[in-house]
Amino acid sequence: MRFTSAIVRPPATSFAAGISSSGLGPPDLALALEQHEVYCGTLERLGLSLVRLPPDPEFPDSTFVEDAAIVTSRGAMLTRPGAPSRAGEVVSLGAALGRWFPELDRIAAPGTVDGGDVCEAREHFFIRVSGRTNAEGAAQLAAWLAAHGFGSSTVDLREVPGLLHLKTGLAWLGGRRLLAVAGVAGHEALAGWEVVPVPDGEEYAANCIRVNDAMLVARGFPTTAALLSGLGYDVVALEMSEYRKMDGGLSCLSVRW
Ligand code: CIR
Repeated sequence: MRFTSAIVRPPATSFAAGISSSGLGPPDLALALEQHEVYCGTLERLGLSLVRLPPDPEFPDSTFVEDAAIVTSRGAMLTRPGAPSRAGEVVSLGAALGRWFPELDRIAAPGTVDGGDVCEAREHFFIRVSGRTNAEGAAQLAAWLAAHGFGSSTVDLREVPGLLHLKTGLAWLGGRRLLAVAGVAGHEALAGWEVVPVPDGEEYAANCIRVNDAMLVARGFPTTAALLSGLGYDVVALEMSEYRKMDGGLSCLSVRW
């Protein structure tokens, strides 16, 4: 499947007030905007048409659009983000997605789901139960996926230090191949998949995304970039320093379909 569209939203002036556990200090907004523009330009160069939402200072984390929606080749669903400060982000995402997916479903209370906890591998989805995605939300999403002809498995990894979301430590590379950090790689849900381990010390690079013919990888992780090039992927390295400070990565900055 090739992506043709994506929703993006630049960080707002309130970006530094978002949730962060990185300890890397406050982000530089001007630099974050520059990095966002390069990210958007890369998606466009790879053939995607972008829906650019305006920055929303009411929600400091709202540049991480992926957490508010799950979009598949057969339909879309709004999530119910687990962090209270992010719950309202679904409103504008719903308005934007409604044009493409008139029958937009949604996770209902008391379920919570963050899109970052959902890793799509074509016909199969890995759903992590975490501090953000609860068992009820994961079950609702699994049922919705099944109704749309997709398989799913739950990855119950609640307390893995440094792993905010599933996709912080797991990426689908295509086919039956995954890239995973050590804390995720051995999980039973990944049995039967080819798991490529992320090189030690480069854990942040696990959050890479396959976009059509390219593999987008965070810049500054040369061993992972070389590993992926060696596997035959066309690696494009993008600077993500300001998003890393806010616990975000490449996948979080767009909702793609
Ligand atoms: C948060 O804590 O929700 C944001 N500061 C970072 C969200 C990153 N999103 C993602 O990994 N999908």
